[in-house]
Amino acid sequence: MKENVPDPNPELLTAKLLLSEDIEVDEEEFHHLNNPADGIKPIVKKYLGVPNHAEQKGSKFFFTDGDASIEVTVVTKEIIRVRLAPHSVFLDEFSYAVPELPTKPVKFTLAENELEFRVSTEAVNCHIRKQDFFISFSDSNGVTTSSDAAPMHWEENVKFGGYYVFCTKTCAPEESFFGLGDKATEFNLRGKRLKNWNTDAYSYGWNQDPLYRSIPFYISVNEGIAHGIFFDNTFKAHFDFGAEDRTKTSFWADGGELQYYYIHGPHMMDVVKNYHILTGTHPMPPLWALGYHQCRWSYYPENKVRVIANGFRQNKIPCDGIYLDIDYMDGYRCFTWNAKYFPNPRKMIEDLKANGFKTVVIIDPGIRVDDNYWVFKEGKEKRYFCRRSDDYFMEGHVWPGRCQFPDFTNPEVRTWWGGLFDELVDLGVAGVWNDMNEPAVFGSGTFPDDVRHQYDGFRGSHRKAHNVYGMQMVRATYEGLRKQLKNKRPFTITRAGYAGVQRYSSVWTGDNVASWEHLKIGNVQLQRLSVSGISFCGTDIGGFSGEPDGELFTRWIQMGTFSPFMRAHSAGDTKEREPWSFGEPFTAINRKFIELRYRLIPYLYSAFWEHHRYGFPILRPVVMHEQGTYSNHYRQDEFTYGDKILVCPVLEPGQTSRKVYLPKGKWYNFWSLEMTEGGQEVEVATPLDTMPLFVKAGSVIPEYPVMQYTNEKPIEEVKLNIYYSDYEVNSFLFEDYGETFAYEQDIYLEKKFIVNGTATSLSIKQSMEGLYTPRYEGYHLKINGLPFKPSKIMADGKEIKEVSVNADKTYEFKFTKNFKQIEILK
Ligand code: MIG
Repeated sequence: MKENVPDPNPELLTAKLLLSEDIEVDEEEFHHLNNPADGIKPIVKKYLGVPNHAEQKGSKFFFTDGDASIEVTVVTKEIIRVRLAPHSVFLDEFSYAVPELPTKPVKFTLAENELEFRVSTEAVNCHIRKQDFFISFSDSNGVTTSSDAAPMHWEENVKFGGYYVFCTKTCAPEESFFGLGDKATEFNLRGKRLKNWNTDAYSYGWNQDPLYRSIPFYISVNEGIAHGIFFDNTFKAHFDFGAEDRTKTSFWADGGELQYYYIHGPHMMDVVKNYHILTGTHPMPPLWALGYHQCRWSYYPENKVRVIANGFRQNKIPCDGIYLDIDYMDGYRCFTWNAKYFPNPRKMIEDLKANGFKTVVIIDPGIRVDDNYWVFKEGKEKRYFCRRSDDYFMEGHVWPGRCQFPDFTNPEVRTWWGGLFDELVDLGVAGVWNDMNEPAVFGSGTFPDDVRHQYDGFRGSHRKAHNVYGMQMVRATYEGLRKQLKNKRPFTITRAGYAGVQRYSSVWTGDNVASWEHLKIGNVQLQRLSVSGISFCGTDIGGFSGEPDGELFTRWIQMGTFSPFMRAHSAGDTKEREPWSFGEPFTAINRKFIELRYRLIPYLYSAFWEHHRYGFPILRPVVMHEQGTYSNHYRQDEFTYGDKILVCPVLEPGQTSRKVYLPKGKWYNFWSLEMTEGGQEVEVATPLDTMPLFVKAGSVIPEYPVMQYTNEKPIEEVKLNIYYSDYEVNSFLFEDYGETFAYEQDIYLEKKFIVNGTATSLSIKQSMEGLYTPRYEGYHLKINGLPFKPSKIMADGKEIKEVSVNADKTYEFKFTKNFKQIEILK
């Protein structure tokens, strides 16, 4: 076989430079490029021709038509990557989303017949059709799951160099699409055309696109089979899910390489787990970060912060985090304090800490041009700020006035930036909030296209770096904090991001609005983020701009109780917006739900572990439970929180009842304990003080006592809420110290409960794994839904005599946390 990836020759090197955009353009030339008055070449679309041969190098296969080539890489049994090189010169392999490809050896084969080449693993086949270079995928049963509707194609970009790259696949009549991060539109993306270009989208509306983040990953479900496509391209990217042509799904980008991962299902859950194998999961958060957080633009001066903090304690509403927005800084200069408003930040943060509050501060990327400001001076001397193609520093106006911006795609800049947090950490700051990192610039929106980025040595323009800028900023923040906090877990939150941002940060959905419509948008956005790799997400509870009334705020607190990240936030020109601001009955209901949040922290923490360790999303939309039923592809209100609690937020004003679909199985109404068969819609009453919540039969839901903040008191016992089931169900409880990385050394405890019942018995078995020993001694067990009156409760062979029998036919008793089996007998 002929070598089909030739050695670099000068001409090809030029092609490669063009491709990677790694060109330094001088000012005159740039002017010309931007004003191509004369001599613009006509744009010609080029398609892959006929593959005339194949070649294998390790787990990579190359196919070429003589000029262009594609590379097919077997990544895992379930994941195959496809790349296109218009002149057979592939770009260097570098991705911010996928730090390294999995290295576990995989079995695969290459086969050839008259019609096609076929690369196969045990789970997937990738077919390359000889006639026209169409690429398709099928599963091990031979079912085709995805096929090209046109050969991969490209257009030369005469203005900037490189290519526009396109991939077009067929779209089946009942194919549905999910994913793409934070899009403010229906959960099922079928019929939509969307764009990825990180954008500060203040008060965005339904269907507005693009928003703050770019996650070029979607999941298709067709005839009950799911697969995923991860188009790892950081340029402005576009997706069309049967919008322009009902029979076609396309994705394309304004530059970079046509490179995508095909991720096999067959279940959506498999796809999401495999996507996490590529892009990573969120590290375990500090336990306090799962509590309730209070934010506002801004609480200042210091006394206001204290008044708010005390308000929580006086009103007995739990809260763990309090935020300082931009007004804590001196003239909005990052890493400084406004001495008038915050004369003694160390003392304030200490006092807050003594009162159970962690302080989180905002940091923006814009650094004020000011030679008397040390951060600017250092950055300038070290040439850490972004430059234009003509070597002048990129300048733009943001909150501090005229600013320059660190190039976070430079590893040296990231290390420097991470180090800048030392003083804040020393003052006791526990978390950092990264804003404006799309990046946002007043007036122009963002940076000009020609801004140069170091891009970890793979230099390129802002066209390539724009979508990863925010992710690299929060990465610098996270890594800096991790170093300075010694072995403690950092807490970070970011507005912008790209695929993989979950390795460094939680995410909020940006500047939403205090409207019922936005409550709905948020509900969809969080589920969508969750299936797009970003599980630790939340909305600004109450809506950032505008005024919610008490009812809207309370409904939002209810939804927020089941958002992995729970924070209320509001703009500065709105009325007071704390959980007690609306008077009764709202205060009491808000308290009840925030307390519920705290009761369920061990459950959420366990779901978080399942995310971190095994790649499960924390929020799971109904379609993820029953993807085979087409009508579920359009259900977007209800979801499960972890896999045991079904949640359906109330999304309309004045609603006294609503329909909720329960997936198959048996479900207990969380409030009334009434049991209902799933696989059907039920009408559920929705008085303001409740919301539809159901618990899967057979679940063990762990519960902590209500505290005003996490770790307020040592946990003396853990409550286990056990829900009878006549089939076997497993539940998990994850426990550890909650604030260090000891879990990376296996210092944690993973408990498994198996519940199974008959008409006359219920058995609960426990097993555990890991090296951590919780400090509490016992469990308080509560048995719900028992269909018989128990005559005897046996625990590890001993009879339990002290049992409280409640009016609602629940039974409570205590036993050691180390039990192996409890049996409840009729
Ligand atoms: O231009 O820091 O989305 O949460 O309160 C506005 C002030 C800048 C936008 C963020 C918002 C934050 C606000 N910021």
